[in-house]
Amino acid sequence: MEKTLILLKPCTVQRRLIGEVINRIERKGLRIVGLKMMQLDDAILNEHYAHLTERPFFPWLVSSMKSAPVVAMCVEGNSAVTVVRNIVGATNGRKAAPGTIRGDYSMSGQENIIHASDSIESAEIEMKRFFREGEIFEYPDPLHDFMYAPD
Ligand code: IDP
Repeated sequence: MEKTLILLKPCTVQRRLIGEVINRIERKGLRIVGLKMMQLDDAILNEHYAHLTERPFFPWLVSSMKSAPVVAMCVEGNSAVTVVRNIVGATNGRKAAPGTIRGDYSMSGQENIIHASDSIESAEIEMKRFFREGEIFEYPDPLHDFMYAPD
């Protein structure tokens, strides 16, 4: 089982789409093992988007991500990192395929609904960035065999 980090961005909170996006993630079969609302600040955003500091849109990105709370989630499943990135879709909402979360809910390269870790390594780092020990839960999964028959 793999875990990955998801942020529902301020645009999603403002547009009252939290439930709709979470519904898609759960419907796929991923399990929520951590969930909370957070107000992000410069310190955490400079760290989280360190790979983008030189890009012209960086100041706007930080300001947008601070404009309202986000919903931080940790979800679990087989190949969770890849599965979540696939259902999230391409970065730019106008280019993301229909049927993906960004493809269905975003018209923007910037206000694109959701962040999801892009590798197992970044998922580990990002889960520690947004969740403290004790905020990610382990609990039995009685549906495991229904969700995961052998390939
Ligand atoms: P990702 O969110 O698909 O992993 P990243 O390249 O890590 O993409 O970019 C982080 C966030 O920065 C994007 O989700 C988007 O909000 C914003 N962003 C990325 N590229 C652009 C761009 O070219 N113009 C405006 N905003 C961008």
